[in-house]
Amino acid sequence: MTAHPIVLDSDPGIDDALALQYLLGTGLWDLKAYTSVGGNLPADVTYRNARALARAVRIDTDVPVHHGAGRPLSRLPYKAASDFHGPAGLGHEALPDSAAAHPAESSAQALLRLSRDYEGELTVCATGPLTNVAIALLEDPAFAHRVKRLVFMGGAAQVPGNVTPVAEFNIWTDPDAAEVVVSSGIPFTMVDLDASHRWLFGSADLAALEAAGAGTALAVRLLRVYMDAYRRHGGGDACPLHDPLAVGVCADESFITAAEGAVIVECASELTRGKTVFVPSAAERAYYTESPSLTARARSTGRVALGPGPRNFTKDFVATLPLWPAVG
Ligand SMILES: [Ca+2]
Repeated sequence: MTAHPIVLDSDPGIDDALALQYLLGTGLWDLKAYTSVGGNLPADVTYRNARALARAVRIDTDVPVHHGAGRPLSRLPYKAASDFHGPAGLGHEALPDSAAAHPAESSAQALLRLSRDYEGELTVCATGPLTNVAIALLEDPAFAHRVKRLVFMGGAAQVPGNVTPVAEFNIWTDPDAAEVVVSSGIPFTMVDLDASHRWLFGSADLAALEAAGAGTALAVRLLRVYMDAYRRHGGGDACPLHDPLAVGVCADESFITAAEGAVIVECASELTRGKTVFVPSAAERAYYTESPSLTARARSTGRVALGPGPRNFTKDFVATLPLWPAVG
């Protein structure tokens, strides 16, 4: 079986950490770079966390970790989502840094180079704000046509948001970047809250990972912190698997139910900042006539998750994670 080239663009973050270990566990991917981006925490911290995680999953001698953009395209610098991810983003962990050299290329530069090296083959999985991907597109719009597919975790097509009534965190954090990306013509799949809030990880799943041994001990500690955070925020005894789900969908869309359509990101209003307006390709415009600009904009379409799919993602996650043991 050939492993396909992929870049994981991430703002670790607990579920980002789980997404990395899950990606390696699938055995389906040849991870060409782990590009960090600010989001859950400022860019310096997510870079440090990404390096430490690369070491924990024993890839740091093979896979370069890159430093991401220092701030969103046109907003104030990233703030910390420590409420969910712990003070430094990875629960209560103090993982040692990797001894790997610091690459000179930024995350966006690495994305551009790899899109040329693996033209037509490269999958990009983004599990943080879309700043790096937007910078790559602004630098070279043809990036959109060299990438095989971008699968990103973010947005809320037909459900409420998780950072405001209408916006999901990754898109809200850098809505301008998200709009650059989803209007670029890049083949994208949006793994949004419509799907990720439906694949929950509960205490029986945690017990299964605990029983899997030392290779999942780090994941179990991280998941405990994450589940506690969701409990505090009224989520009950389970947490969503946002970022791992995006990785899962890179290989198999049947983890979600998706429809084709345009996504337009609200960038002007503060009240609805980062709302992802979904315009299904099959929509009936029963009560309005589309403006020419909306018709033109709605030509950039992608796959948009509207709910969970027939294949059980939580089950796959629990079975796959132990296949790539982590240390620490
Ligand atoms: Ca993330």
